[in-house]
Amino acid sequence: MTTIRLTMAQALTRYLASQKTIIDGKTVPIFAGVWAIFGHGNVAAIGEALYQHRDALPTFRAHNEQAMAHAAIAYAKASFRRRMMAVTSSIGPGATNLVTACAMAHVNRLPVLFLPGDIFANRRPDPVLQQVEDFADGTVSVNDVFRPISRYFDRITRPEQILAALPRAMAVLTDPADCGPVTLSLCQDVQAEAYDYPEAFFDEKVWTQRRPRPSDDELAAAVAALRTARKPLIIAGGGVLYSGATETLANFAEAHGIPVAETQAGKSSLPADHPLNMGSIGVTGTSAANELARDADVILAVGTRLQDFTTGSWSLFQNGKTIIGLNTQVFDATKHRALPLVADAQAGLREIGLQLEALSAPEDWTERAAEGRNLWFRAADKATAATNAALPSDGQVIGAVQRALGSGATVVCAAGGLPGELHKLWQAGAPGSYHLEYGYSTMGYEIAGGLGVKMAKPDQEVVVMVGDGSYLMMNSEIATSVMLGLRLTIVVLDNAGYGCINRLQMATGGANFNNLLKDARHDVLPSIDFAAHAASLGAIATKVASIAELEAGLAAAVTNDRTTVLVIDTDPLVTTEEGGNWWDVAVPEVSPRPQVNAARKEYEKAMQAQRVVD
Ligand SMILES: Cc1ncc(C[n+]2csc(CCOP(=O)(O)OP(=O)(O)O)c2C)c(N)n1
Ligand SMILES: [Mg+2]
Repeated sequence: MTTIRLTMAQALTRYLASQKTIIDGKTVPIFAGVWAIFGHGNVAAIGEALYQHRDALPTFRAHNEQAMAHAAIAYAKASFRRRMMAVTSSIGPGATNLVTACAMAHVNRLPVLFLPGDIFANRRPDPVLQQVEDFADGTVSVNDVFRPISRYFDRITRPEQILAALPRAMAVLTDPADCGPVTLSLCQDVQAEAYDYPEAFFDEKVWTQRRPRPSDDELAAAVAALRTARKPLIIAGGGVLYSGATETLANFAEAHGIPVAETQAGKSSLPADHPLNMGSIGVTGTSAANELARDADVILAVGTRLQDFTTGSWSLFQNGKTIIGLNTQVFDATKHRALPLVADAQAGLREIGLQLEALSAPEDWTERAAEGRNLWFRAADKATAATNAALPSDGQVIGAVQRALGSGATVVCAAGGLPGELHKLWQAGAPGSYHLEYGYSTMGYEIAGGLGVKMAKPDQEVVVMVGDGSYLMMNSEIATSVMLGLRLTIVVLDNAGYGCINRLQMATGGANFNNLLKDARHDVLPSIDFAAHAASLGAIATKVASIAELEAGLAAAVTNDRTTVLVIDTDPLVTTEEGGNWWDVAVPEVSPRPQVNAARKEYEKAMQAQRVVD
């Protein structure tokens, strides 16, 4: 056996650089690069190794570990999980800064390789700077917090362990069912230790997309259920996009006259102008989709986790006793006693289609869908129309962005009032042009996420829509986007506080308290100059005074040579009334406030519609 003597860090880096995939017929590295903020625990050994391999495996520097991981997550999502990135940090705070992002990748089933530095395996210098000391357990370090939020976790305490750990990591990162974050916690001393690694370990390995086909029994049960359906509905989740099943879905829906509703992760599975696309479903759903969902008898749920925003906290499917769970992951496929159809979305839809043959949904059902769609579009047009109002709504800003950029742009968002409004109102074009992180809905994802999307789609217009709250939570990667020449268009909607939570507080009977800045304890009411702030980070930044100025600014942003930030004041109270569904938010059972007691009564009534098991 030919061997080569390398440090663990050199071997790991070389291995990552030799992992490949095929995109559009071309073999490319599966890792587009490594995000790194160095410190003790990664600068000496990982840093030295990344420098050696900087051409094959580029290293990118940012300003916050969590934000680097947001960019990596967004890159993987925008690449439909076919390509990915790694993230390395120093020990201690650098590592724990990654925790929120690791949980986000876990919830969203997105592949990211986390490489946090860890304490010394040999324990000689203990306790080192930034080491947490457990009085009762010598094996604990802060990196143990990654265990429950990683799909695969390993602590590398000997250099030869990566011979087993790295192939296991790749298996998880590339598997459609198990896909999620992998954490290899790299003890500082072990990173620097040399070992005689077999040369064959570094052979080029090409990973292709695995497409499990359904079993005969599950397929027969799903087909039998669909044959009895009088009112079938498809829910398209993120799995449709990750499987590349958008064309198959369109063909399937058209062949059988079945309307399609989209989750946050699944939006853009069909273009908005497809006649069978009912738009968003659930709490932030269109009236068109939700009316069908309430009445549908058989629901084909494709590649969705069926989270509460999709199911209206399980109050939405009043008539739908039969759910078919078409999913690569059995955990998802069997939720709420669904008939599981464990398979890749493309393979599953194709095989159901072959067995259904010419079977089509009753015409009155398809016609009802078309009417609902027309009605919805009228409501959406009204909500997004241009206005001269001093404080436009989020919907009106969305309208301006769409008029200025068209459906060719990719919109990026994550938290606040915007995700609900975008889910309802954004008219998506190509698959993946709607990029919402609404699994973990992490404030601060938006700008760093936009950067990751732009890395995946450098030739496309990427527009980040972000509230003032999310902007203030994490904005540092504006500077990174300027540094890397990755031009973003960022629209900041400033409603002077946490508008959506203030509305939720009001809806649950609460007093206006601690959400909008004016309702928070203060000596001085903040008046934040977002444009000046963004300009200080290197962006071209303007505060616009109207929807018309915003549209003009957006048109100019496209030709600017760097990231452009447009700030607009918005109304914190107005949202699109049409559509939507109840969402389970627990209201206090007793309170001195009559408004809370009234909200509790409504809450108890609404809960009666919630399906528990049947
Ligand atoms: C990291 C994080 N902290 C808290 C929350 C809870 N949360 C969701 S939206 C929101 C307010 C967002 O404010 P802003 O970005 O200004 O959007 P707006 O609600 O005003 O539209 C909060 C606090 C969250 N989703 N993520
Ligand atoms: Mg706000």
